[in-house]
Amino acid sequence: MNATEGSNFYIPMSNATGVVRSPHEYPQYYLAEPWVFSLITIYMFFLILIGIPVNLFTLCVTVQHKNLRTPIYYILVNMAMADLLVIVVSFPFAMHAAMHGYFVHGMVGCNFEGFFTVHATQISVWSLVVLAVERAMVSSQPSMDIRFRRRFVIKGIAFSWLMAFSCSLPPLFEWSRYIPEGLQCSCGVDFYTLKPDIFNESYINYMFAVHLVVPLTIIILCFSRLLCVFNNEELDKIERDANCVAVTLTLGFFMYWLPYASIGWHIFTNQGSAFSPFAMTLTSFFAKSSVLFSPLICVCLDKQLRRGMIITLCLGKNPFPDDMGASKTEASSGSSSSVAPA
Ligand SMILES: *C/C=C(C)/C=C\C=C(C)\C=C\C1=C(C)CCCC1(C)C
Ligand SMILES: *[C@@H]1O[C@H](CO)[C@@H](O)[C@H](O)[C@H]1NC(C)=O
Ligand SMILES: *[C@@H]1O[C@H](CO)[C@@H](O)[C@H](O)[C@H]1NC(C)=O
Repeated sequence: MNATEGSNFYIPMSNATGVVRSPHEYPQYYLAEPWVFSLITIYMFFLILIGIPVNLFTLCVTVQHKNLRTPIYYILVNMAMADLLVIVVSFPFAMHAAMHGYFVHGMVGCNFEGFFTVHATQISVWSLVVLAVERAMVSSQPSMDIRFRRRFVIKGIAFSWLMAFSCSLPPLFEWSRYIPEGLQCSCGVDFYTLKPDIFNESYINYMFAVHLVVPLTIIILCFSRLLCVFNNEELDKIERDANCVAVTLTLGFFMYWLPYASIGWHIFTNQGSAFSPFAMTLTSFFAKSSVLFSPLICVCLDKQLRRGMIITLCLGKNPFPDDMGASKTEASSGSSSSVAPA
């Protein structure tokens, strides 16, 4: 036996020595030294401390500046909201659990933490899909009506929430379940057992197929379309820059999540094999840092957003006197202008 299983936990360590205890009741200091748990606590604290202002600021700037009311920023707002949701609602659970060395909040806390993490992640996944489709549409048809694009993206955002619910809700209703993982201070879905009574195998297959492979395929198809029109002369600079932001954002997001997804898939397809709880925790907490880097990527790459931020930071005074006029006309020509930046 490579693991110790209980009714609501799965610890990747044999109980031959008799030290293994339920992660809902006892500290797990036999899985890793206490300082590792302290490090995780500090890391979570740092993520919460930096993540809230960075995402909140992105959100405020995007809502405040009229010239940022174009489809790509709708998607950014949706992702920033998802990030804030997970930072405010589930990160404190993980931090508090790491502080105590085990999942102190019981099954209710575990469901709560797992649900919001999966939900927010899924919102980002499907937002990126909508963004990729929108980019491909605009790039192949630059004259497309801005109102049509806006309606498309708003429907897409509603769709991203629906898809997210269809991934995050089932484990709460006995199709799979949320369970502590890695060093047992955060919760994810059950990759570890087949549990026929909750149809776990079918859920994990469904999750990977519908909520990872399908979105990735759509994104790859759309981006290959973007490559074809990369040098299209009809496409203005703003649209090309938006394509760049979209591609970088997507690459960044999956760079954070694919290590975790691969370990999960590996564990699921090799039931009962030995794996390191530390590796699981490392990839899952690495994935959590994606909340911080998506707004940062945008700020680094997106000139308009950065300018909006500087104006907001200067309390509304525009420190760019040379393009003062330009920004005025942009704002006054209204958000329905078809030449509005994307
Ligand atoms: C810190 C807590 C974590 C990482 C909780 C669990 C996350 C999942 C079960 C994520 C699953 C996945 C989603 C939502 C989307 C991308 C693919 C995926 C299967 C890794
Ligand atoms: C591990 O073994 C010890 C000693 O046999 C036992 O007291 C404990 O309950 C076991 N742990 C689990 C989680 O079953
Ligand atoms: C334990 O893990 C090893 C290596 O991963 C594997 O070969 C073995 O079959 C596993 N044992 C059980 C009981 O599954």
